[in-house]
Amino acid sequence: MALLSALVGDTDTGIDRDDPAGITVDDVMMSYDELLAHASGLVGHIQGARAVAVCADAHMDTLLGVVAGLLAGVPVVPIAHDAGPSERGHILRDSAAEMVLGAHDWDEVDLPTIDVHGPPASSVQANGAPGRLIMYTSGTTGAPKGVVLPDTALAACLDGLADAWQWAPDDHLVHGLPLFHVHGLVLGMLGGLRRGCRITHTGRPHPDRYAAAAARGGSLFFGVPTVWGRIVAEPTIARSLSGARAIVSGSAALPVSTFAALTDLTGVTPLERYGMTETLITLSTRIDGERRPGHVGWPLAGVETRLRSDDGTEAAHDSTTIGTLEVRGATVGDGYLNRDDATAAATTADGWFITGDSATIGPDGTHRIVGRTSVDIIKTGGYKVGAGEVEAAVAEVPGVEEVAVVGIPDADLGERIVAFVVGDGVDEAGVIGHVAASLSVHKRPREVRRVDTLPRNALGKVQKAQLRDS
Ligand code: MCA
Ligand code: AMP
Repeated sequence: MALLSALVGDTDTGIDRDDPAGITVDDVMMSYDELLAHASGLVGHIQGARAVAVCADAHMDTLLGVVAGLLAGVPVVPIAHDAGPSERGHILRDSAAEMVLGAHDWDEVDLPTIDVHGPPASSVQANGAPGRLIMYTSGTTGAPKGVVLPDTALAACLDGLADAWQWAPDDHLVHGLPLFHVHGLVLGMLGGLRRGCRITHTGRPHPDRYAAAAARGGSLFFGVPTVWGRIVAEPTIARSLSGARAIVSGSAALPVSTFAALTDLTGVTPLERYGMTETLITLSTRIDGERRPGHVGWPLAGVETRLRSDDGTEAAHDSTTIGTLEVRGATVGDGYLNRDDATAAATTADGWFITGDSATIGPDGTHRIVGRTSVDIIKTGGYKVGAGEVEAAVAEVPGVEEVAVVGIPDADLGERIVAFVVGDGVDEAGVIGHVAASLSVHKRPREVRRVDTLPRNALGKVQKAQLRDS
């Protein structure tokens, strides 16, 4: 299985395969060889399945399930452990998952559950079929869409990042990001297993856990801007990362003030990289290049970008002209599962993926992300949340007559989800609790504002910009 080359021993990276702390997830440890033997032991149970789901909480079992699926050549569908019944029901049906790997408390799910703690295999089991992930991501409206990510795209992304960051087997990778998204799972776990470096997942991305991992020799740290903002708010903790070789931020814009504080407190200038679930990581600053605050660098090897103006022409690369960023190349996934319509809508006639992000490109080729073209995509704590999905959940709450969901600038989360609700006697905690329970906890509004009417234009469309500025 070429994707996890260091794990399966395709490449000799010089790692100690018996190091009992080779991989740590929330204090559970395994060596590379133990992980490989246990995941191999699962292959026979799942081979031939159309897809397998994994309840992707921050646990070693998640990694075992994902690696087993990749070894078996069965599409793996990581699902947020706290996804509510309607969200996971949609994902399980849409992906045609035939079983769930590992324990879960999804009472309504009647698929067979495979215990991941069975006996290890005595030899590597891999059937040679290409592995793939199906990762669900929110759009402006409707339920999340499954993005098909073949092993070739995953490998191209990880190799491009290794080149940009000089990511090597003697690194010790540290992060505490969720394992149901690209950042935590692909970069944070599969990246380590491809390079063959030590990996510590801290369970949650709490500042004190990053500090503890730094004390145990962490050299390469990943986080979303909210994590870095919380770390610089505790200068002693931030200073404890000063031995790091690299500190990487992504998934949302890193505020310039956080970039500066992180640099001052750690002595390490952060690397910023940009990507999407659909395209994996496409842009990054380089460890041997300039790292300018607010800039996400250059295309990874095998990736090309261009900027589209509103009039359809290509925008100038002059650092100031804003256009919609389009990408193509080796890291781009295979489109949305069962949604040829959505795949077509996101692809230009000549085959480029339309990111929906507004950007500038400088004469030296460096990129700056300046916003999104749609107000209905919210980035909160690095999570992408579609306003339409939250609105549909809020509308189910008794008493809600109308609702509009908006992302309001927030110093900690980047944006916080606010629901503007029309309806008498609607209880804020009830709305928040309903969304947290039926979708995922991170999709809950942080605030509910009751209004008499929603501002609409002459065509009846809700004026979200007006709500955001109110
Ligand atoms: C609060 N909690 C609740 C409720 N309210 N539980 C149930 N019902 C409620 N109403 C609990 C939560 O379960 C959690 O408990 C605790 O309160 C805190 O809530 P949470 O919202 O999770 O925490 P936060 O502090 O606001 O989270 C900040 C965060 C998080 C840790 C930075 O946003 C995060 O992990 N972000 C990472 C997102 C990410 O990786 N995105 C990558 C996608 P407990 O603490 O016990 O769990 S983007 C991507 O992949 C692309 C390719 C890219 O570019 O990277
Ligand atoms: P997701 O669909 O969760 O993978 O989120 C992808 C989106 O995250 C992109 O379309 C961007 O809007 C945003 N994003 C990711 N990395 C960055 C970054 N470094 N700076 C600004 N926005 C980012």
